[in-house]
Amino acid sequence: MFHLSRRQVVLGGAAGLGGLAEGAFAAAGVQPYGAVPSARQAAWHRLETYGFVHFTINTFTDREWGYGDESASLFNPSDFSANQIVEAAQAGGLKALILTAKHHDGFCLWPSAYTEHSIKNSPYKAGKGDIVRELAEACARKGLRFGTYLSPWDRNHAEYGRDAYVRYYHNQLEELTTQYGPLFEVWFDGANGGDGYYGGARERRRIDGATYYQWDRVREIVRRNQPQAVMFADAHMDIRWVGNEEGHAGDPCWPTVDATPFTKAKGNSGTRNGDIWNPAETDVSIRRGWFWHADEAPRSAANLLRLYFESVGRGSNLLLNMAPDRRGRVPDEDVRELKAWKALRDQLYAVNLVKGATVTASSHLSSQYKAANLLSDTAYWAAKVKDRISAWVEVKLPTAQTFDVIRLAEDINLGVRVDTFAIDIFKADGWQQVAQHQCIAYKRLVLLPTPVTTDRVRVRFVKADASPVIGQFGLFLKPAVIEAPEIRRDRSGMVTLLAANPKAAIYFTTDGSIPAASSPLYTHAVSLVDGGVIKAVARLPEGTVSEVSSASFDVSSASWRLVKPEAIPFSGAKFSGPSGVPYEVIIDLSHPYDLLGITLSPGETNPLLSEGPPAGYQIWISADGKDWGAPVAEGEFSNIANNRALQTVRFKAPAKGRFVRLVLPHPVAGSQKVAFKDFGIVTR
Ligand code: FUL
Repeated sequence: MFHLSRRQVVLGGAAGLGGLAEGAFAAAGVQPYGAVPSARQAAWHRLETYGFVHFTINTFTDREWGYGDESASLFNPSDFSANQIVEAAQAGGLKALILTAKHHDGFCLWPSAYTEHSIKNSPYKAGKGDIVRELAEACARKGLRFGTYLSPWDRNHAEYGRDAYVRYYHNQLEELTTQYGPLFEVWFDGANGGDGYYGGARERRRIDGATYYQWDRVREIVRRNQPQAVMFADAHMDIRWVGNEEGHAGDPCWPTVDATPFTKAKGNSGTRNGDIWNPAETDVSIRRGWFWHADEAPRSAANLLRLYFESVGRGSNLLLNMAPDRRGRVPDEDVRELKAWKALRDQLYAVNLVKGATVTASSHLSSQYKAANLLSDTAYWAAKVKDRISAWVEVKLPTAQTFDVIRLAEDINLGVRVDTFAIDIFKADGWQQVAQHQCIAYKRLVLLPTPVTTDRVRVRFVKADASPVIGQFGLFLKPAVIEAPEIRRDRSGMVTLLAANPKAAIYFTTDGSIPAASSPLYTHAVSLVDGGVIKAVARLPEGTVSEVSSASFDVSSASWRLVKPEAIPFSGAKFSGPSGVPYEVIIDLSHPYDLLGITLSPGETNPLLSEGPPAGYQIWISADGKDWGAPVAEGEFSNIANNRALQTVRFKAPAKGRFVRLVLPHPVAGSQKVAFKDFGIVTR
């Protein structure tokens, strides 16, 4: 079985947890409420958007998780440029970069003194290169902060699972935290699939992620060498995982947690009044995978803007991954979207519509905390200490303005004081509530579904546990961009197009051309039973048009028959196997095909039913459903536990047949039954 936890669960121990003791200061007259950030956490909050760089041998082998047996000679970027990567990050307004110095396959991008499985045995700069140094120096030159990812799981190391590896791991951490200048963050990933090369043993090894790596020692090394660096791990280090790799923080996403064990749900929402300051970091890749793959495209700027609202807008930081290609550069199309995304944010913040406004409040604590400070970026308005049951603050604009974004911030050094707040606007017939949410904390961007026009805006503190202390109030109009339609096909081959904005009309084509206003208007599902390409755009009534979304489908399952298990019809909602044994599925495609591969969509699984996605696969193809021969493919679904994106398995050579037999030996760690949403074939 795979090992349990995705990221390390590090429980207990007050050292370095942030919280009341570290770095808190109470402004005169206002006592902090509950947990507050440490100085290093407060500095981390201010970064808001920064980047990941996933780059290693996987870039050259087209994998997400290397097995650990890859030759160091495979690492050979043809035109590596640390400057280009840093410039790409700057083009997107990212303020720091975290590099995968060592991913799960164990290959080190720096010439570690403790292993031969590193860049020193690669052709890059004839073994004299050091990617960690090049990127650290480029970041320093261009004013970006730098951080490292050092995978605890190491599928290459012969001693993995034993004490000697833990010493090796700590030694590597010493190298990275002493030789590359100041680090702002050190990233500890808890993913562990169990099996690996392990110096040739090629076996499954189990460790207890909570104890094996000696987290107290890890913390001591980082604090000693990099006292200002925050540590990321599942739980109870400085920064927590947001619980998904899709770019969404919860609403609310409290920066505090309690001491109960980490779960994805808790990572996503945090815990109101939890006594550990442990804010969420939202990690997501600009492409489907974390590493570069030729057939993946970047997210659009409009989509990145949505992720920005759903992470930074909820008080989380956004860690956006870039995947350098085999040259060792961020692809041009990704840079284009990063630039366009930054331009959208610049446009969003170009005009703060509160200019010239006057502010009144239910009370103010003292002249130091006057109502007008609500609009300040550096000072705060504070209500009187007793004014917490029905505090409010009102902003009167010189003239009516149209906006759909309201920005608010608490002074987090005084804790998370506000529980629930509402936004009202004044209309001819009185006050009208337009939004209500929980949690402001470091920052809150309230995005209204449609812009509103008014000259008076009020924030009502519906529930506050301590008197509100608020600043950075702003009103903005989101640039008129809309996301391209989402394209989905069901098992019967019917394609549905969905626009994120309900006011948008969708135009589409199925002949490969770019849709225009003269193309068919989407009104109902379109049939693509035998596959094909569909392209679509969303268009708002005033003329704003989205980018083009495009999907290419293979033969649908409309005429397939499930031979095994017979119990569920092929149109069933989900495949869910038996407990504790491999799940075998046999499908009759009803015609023979030249099969190039298969696809599997994991979907969401129900942990309460002990379901988990398959950790790996074996596939056979047959002409008659009786004679199967040898498997045409077998392997693992890397990272499927955390990332439920579509999995594509390509066969080494085309296989002709009408029957597909899929054996899914076991689910990911922590579950008993294999379950998945859908299955497809690749014929083109
Ligand atoms: C996961 C890893 O398994 C992925 O490969 C990636 O590094 C992601 C950021 O974290 O747990």
